[in-house]
This record gives sequence, C-alpha cells and structure tokens, in this order.
Amino acid sequence: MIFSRYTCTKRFTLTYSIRNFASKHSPTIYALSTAAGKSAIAVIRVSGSGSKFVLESLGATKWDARKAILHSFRAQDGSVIDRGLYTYFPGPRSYTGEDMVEIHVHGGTAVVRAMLASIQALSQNGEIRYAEAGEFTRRAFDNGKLDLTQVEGIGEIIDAETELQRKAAVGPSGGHMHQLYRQWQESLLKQMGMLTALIDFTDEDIDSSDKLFSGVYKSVHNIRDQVAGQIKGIDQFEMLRNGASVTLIGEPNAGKSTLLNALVGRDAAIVSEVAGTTRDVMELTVDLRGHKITLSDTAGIREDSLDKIENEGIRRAKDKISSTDLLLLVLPLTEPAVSRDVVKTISRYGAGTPLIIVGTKPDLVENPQHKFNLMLRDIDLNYDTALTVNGCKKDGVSNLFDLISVQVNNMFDFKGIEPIGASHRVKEILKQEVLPGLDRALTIYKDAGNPDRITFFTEELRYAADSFGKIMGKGLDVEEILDVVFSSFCIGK
Ligand SMILES: Nc1nc2c(ncn2[C@@H]2O[C@H](COP(=O)(O)OP(=O)(O)OP(=O)(O)O)[C@@H](O)[C@H]2O)c(=O)[nH]1
Ligand SMILES: [Mg+2]
Repeated sequence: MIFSRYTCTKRFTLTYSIRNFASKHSPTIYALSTAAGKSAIAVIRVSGSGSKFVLESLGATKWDARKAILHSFRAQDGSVIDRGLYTYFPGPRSYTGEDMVEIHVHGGTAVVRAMLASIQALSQNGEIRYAEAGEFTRRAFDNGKLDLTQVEGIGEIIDAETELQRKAAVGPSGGHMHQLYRQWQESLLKQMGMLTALIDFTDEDIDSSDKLFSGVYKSVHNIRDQVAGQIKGIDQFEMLRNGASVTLIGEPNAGKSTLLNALVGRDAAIVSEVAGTTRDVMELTVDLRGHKITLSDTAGIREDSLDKIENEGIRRAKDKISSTDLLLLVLPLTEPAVSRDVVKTISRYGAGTPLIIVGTKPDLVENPQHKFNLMLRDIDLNYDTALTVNGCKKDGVSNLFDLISVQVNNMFDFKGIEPIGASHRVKEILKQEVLPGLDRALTIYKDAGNPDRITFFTEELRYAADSFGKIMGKGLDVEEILDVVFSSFCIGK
C-alpha cells in the first residue's frame, strides 16, 4: 500500500491502491472548476482512475453512481473540512469518459484551499496532479466523448457574454454542428461511391450514367450552398462576439466621463471640473439588449494643448475615432459654440461613422432645448440623432440607450441569417478547403469533354470530405490543430 499514512488513522482504511491505476493509466487530475475567490458554492472536479481513491481519502464510503451524496469531507487527520455534496460518475458514462467525481463545498477561500491541499497531499510521483488548462475537455475528446466542434462549442458557451452570443453557441456545444458535418461528409462519401459505380458503366448505359452524374451534381451543389450559408452564419457570430464599439468624443470638460459613468451605472472614470482630466482611452463593456457594446471614454479634443501627455491622449482618441462603429459627440450646452477642433477631428477621422450628438449640462442653461437646436443648426456634420442628457442626474440616459440600440440593431441586422456559434478555425476550414473543393468539383462537372472528369470530380469530393473530418478532429493533421483548440481553455474545463 503506497498511502500508508491512511492506515495510521483509525478512521480510514483505504482499500484502494494508487498502484492499481497509476501504472496503467494517465494521471488522475483535479481542479477547482468554479472561479477562484469567495462564492456560495465551489466545485472541484476529479477525473481519472484515482477518482474513487481521492473521495475515499476524504472519508467517502458510498458509491451510488450519478447521485448527489451529502458528506462531511475530512482532512487526513480526520478533522472535518466542510460538509457538502459529491457525485461519483463511473467511467465511461462521465464527461471525460473516465471515472469522475464532482465535489461541491462552500466557496470560502479557506475551505477550497483545505480541500485542494488534501487532494494535493495524495499526489505521489505525479499520479494525482492539478489539471492543466482544458485538460478535462481534452480527455473527453481523447476518449471520444466529444468531437472538436463540441469542444469549441463548450469554449464559446463559456465565453458568451450576451444573450445573443449564448443562443448562437448553445447548438454547437450540444453537438448540432457535429451532426451536420457528419451528415454532409457522409453524403459526399455516398456521392463518391455512386461515381465509382459510373466508371463501370458501358456505352449503352449512357443515359442512366448521365442521370446518375447529374443527381450527384445536384446533391453536391446543395451541400455547397449550405456550406456557404454556414460561413455567413459564422461571420455574423464573429461580429456578435466582437460586439459594437461606441466612442465618446468632445472637447475637454464636455461631460464625457460623466456620461460614460451614467451609461455603465457606476463611477468608473474620473470626473472633475479640470479640463483635460481623461488622458487614456478607457474601455468598458455593457450588455445592451443582448448586444455586447464596448464604450470608450477619450481625452477631450483640443489643438492648443502644450501638455505632452494630454497630446498623446488626444492622439489615442483620434485613433479610436477612426476604428469605432458609433460616435457619441458630447456637446456641453454651457459653451457658446460647438468646438471647431472637435468638428474638424470628426470630419477627418470619423467621416461616415454613425453619429449621435449628446447635449450635456442641460441643467446649467436656460431653455436647454432651444440652445441645443441652435447648436445643431450650426454644426457642420452629418449626424443620425441628437438628444440632451444630464449625466449627473442620469436624465435622458435611457433615451440615449434607445438611440444607441437602434444604431446597433442596424449594424447587426443579419437579414434573416442566423448567427452560428462555431469557431474561427471551423470557418477557415469551410472557407479555405471545403467550399473551394466543392466549387472545383462543380466546375469540373461542366467540363464534359474531359475524359478524366469523374476521377477529378471524385478527388475534389474526397478533399472536401477529409476537410469535414478535420473540422471534427478526425482527419489528417489533427494533432497540430488540437493544441490550438485546447490552448484557449482555462483550468477546470
Ligand atoms: N451640472 C452638470 N454638470 C455636469 C454634467 N455633465 C458633466 N458635468 C460636470 O462637468 C465637469 C466635467 O465633467 P467630465 O465628465 O469630467 O468631463 P470630460 O468631458 O470627461 O472632461 P475631460 O476628461 O477633461 O475631457 C464635472 O465637474 C462634471 O460634474 C451635467 O449634465 N450637469
Ligand atoms: Mg473625462
């Protein structure tokens, strides 16, 4: 028995020797699967043939599969660490395909630390070790529980920040894409089989061979169109994932940072009456009705500053303006006129970008709407909409959100195309390999005089079918893509 320290305590007599699994299997891994820090509940996952041993060492004696069992988890000296739940999933009916355990304890830092230390103390010669990033999912993949599109789908659903992203990612994480690609791949293989039969046709069969070939052509064409639709759907998803960038711009002291704070609902940016307070671009993300919006506060624009740091801030603001999706021009109603420096900057760096004009400090002037109308009348810029907002009191913030929402909805109007939460890797294979392969096949079909056209056609179908395999992680060059896929995972996944 390797773990002799357990035999010293009366409480536990371990019947499980780590030697039983260490020699034959990969190490048993464990990790905190919930986020680090204080929380109501923390989940620790264990996977590998030593899972049961780990539970036993924490005092467990019941092994009802897939049932939550209430238990007092104990340290090696027999003292109780915490009372919680564990679920034992004997392999292969588990997430990873191996024996697995999920332990739920209270999410206090001391509890989690003590639990992890107890498990870590079991490790001898690396038979039980802390999991690497993505290792649970990697094992699920290696054991055939998930294909690569599902692995990536799980990554996408964990990364989803908005409702729309979640909706687009839920299908792929549940294996929808896998089924679809398998279906397309199988259909291509079937068409290849039919073409092989054609080679055996004699001249008398010419009519039926033409019919068969044109049937194959139609099927391939159909798959080609669906693949093209998929690529568009993934494009839309990438747009959704990146979200829209909205940038606040205006002269110093205009009320940009005040407005940013009102929009995000907290004191994120420093606000002061000193002109030139904001220097760097400050970016904050909000979920606006399902869309991810990155709001950027910028340095006030003026051309006459002698301050080196402020000028660097203004340069960064200009950079931001040139790459943003929507501009919010912040106009303080307290100023006699619209800043020419600001108008010049927008015309130069933000021409063509949708623009909303926000009149600020309406509470500090008489008849603010009239003043605002006069400023709008004189402004030499094309803008989409305008409104006044008192950032300090948050008056008008909800109307501003409505206007931003209209612009963002225009931006994300996918004209009926559903966003598909697949990875960029999948999109690239579809775009660079599958689609060109199918297109080449369809072109070859039209080259009726080519005596080798059936052979070439079949070759292109094989190429496209192999590429579907690559998408699912079942083709050639799989090893090199695995590292790329799993490198984006965090510990405990
Ligand atoms: N009364 C009133 N004061 C406002 C309003 N918006 C901003 N202020 C005040 O105006 C001053 C400047 O506000 P900031 O938000 O720091 O202005 P800014 O545009 O970020 O300024 P810089 O960072 O210097 O470019 C602060 O004293 C704010 O409290 C408003 O709607 N009403
Ligand atoms: Mg500011």
